[in-house]
Parts: sequence; C-alpha cells; structure tokens
Amino acid sequence: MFVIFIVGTAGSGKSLLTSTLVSWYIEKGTNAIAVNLDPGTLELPYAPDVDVRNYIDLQTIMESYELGPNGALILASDLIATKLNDLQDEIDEFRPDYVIIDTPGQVELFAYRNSGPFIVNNLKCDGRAVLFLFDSLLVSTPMNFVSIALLATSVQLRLRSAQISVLTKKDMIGKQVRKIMKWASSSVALEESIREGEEDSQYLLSSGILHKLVELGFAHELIPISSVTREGMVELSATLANIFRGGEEVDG
Ligand SMILES: Nc1nc2c(ncn2[C@@H]2O[C@H](COP(=O)(O)OP(=O)(O)O)[C@@H](O)[C@H]2O)c(=O)[nH]1
Ligand SMILES: [Mg+2]
Repeated sequence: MFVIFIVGTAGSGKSLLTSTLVSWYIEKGTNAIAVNLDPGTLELPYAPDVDVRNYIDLQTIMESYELGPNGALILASDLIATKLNDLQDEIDEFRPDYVIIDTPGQVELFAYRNSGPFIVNNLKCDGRAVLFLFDSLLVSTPMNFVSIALLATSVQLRLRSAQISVLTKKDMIGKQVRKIMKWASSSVALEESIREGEEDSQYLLSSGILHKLVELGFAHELIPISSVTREGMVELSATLANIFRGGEEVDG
C-alpha cells in the first residue's frame, strides 16, 4: 500500500487533484481510494472512501470549546492525530494499492504543528510520498514563488518524506508556465526577475534567502499539471512510481 499526501495552501487544488489521481489509478486497473482529512470542508469534488468528518464535527468543537471557526479548524486538525487508528482500520479494509490523502486547508498543520508529521509518519504503508502544490495563480510573481518555495521547504524539513513539487492549474496560466519553470530550475533567472521587479531592500532580503536555499540544496524539480485537462499526469505518476520503486526508507 502506497500513500500519497497532498499538501498545499488553501485553494491550491488539493481536493481536485485527489479526485484526478484516484480516477487515474483506477483507470490503470489498480485499487485506489480517496481519504478526506479536512474536517472543515463542506463540498468535495469526489466521494471520499474514508472521511475524517465522520469522526470530527466542527460544529460540536466550536460549541464545546467555545471557539470561533478559525480556532475550531486548528483544533479539529490537531484532533485528526487522535483518530489515526480508526482511520487506519477503515483504510486497511479496502486493501488499497494507492491511498490518496486530501489534507486540511490549514497548511499550518504540516508546516508548523506536531500533528502533521505525526500523521504522516504513523500511517502504516509500504511507501509514502508528499505532493506539495504550488498554485500557479499564486506563484506568478518571483517574490511569491520564493515565499511558497520556503513553505514547501518547511514542510519537507518537518515531514522528512520524499516530496514532489507540483505546479497546479497549468491550464489557467498559458505561456507564464515557462517563466515559472525557469525560476524553479535556475536561481539566476529567479534572481534576475526579482531584481527587475522589486525595491532595493526587498531585493536584498529575497536574494539572500534565495542564496541560502540554493546552498542548502534547494533544487526543485517542479512538475506542471492540470487536474482539468490532465496534462502532466503521466510525468507525475512516473515520478511517484520511481519513489515507490526506489524503496524510500519507510517504517511500519
Ligand atoms: N482550471 C483549473 N482549475 C483548478 C485546477 N485545480 C483546481 N482548480 C480549481 O481551483 C479551486 C480550488 O481547488 P480545490 O481542489 O478545492 O483546492 P483545495 O482548497 O487545495 O482543496 C476549485 O475551484 C477548483 O475547481 C486545475 O488544474 N485547473
Ligand atoms: Mg480542499
């Protein structure tokens, strides 16, 4: 059983990609299931096989802890870790080849809190990968690209799993995709774009951050995809297959 966690900022395309990946693997003749780990979602573009909302109810949390919607969402995300055994049992019953996990809109869970890494590392499987989504519409300026790349790096540092950077909504940005792909592959190109568009002080800060990232091994192979046209799905699934075949070190 291989597990794929889909992580990214709110609206980056996690739920739609979950749906597309599950259909993709089912069409290939494998047994794939969709797991919804977002307790706060109202509508999903797929029918989840396993759904955390059956265990965690946002309304009840708001009332019993006297929290507003934002506080309740953060607490609800933390509570997912306490339901892991139940979720695992439900998942195992399907005997799936692939488990696609749609994660909460609060990327804090994976970037900053303890429950995210706990969930990723304690779900038993034969191999796991994290897809970190770069929303095309967000990373269209060089400054935003750097800040999302930093977020991706935080998630990678904390989850310590094989991680793939995915550029979503390729169908929405036309030729801009080439510019973004260039930033991902060449820090020189990125630095040049930053210098063109920013004030001096901002340039110094972001180019300083950039140099540090490059020094630390920030080499993002970014895979552009569209969950609507399915462009890039061949490349994405091949990269996933490589990770799972490569025997990434996994316990449990
Ligand atoms: N055109 C297009 N729209 C997309 C794509 N992926 C997601 N969307 C849209 O972007 C919005 C947010 O997507 P969603 O999957 O709900 O994001 P999430 O909050 O990360 O789960 C929805 O309206 C999706 O239909 C894509 O590849 N192409
Ligand atoms: Mg979603």
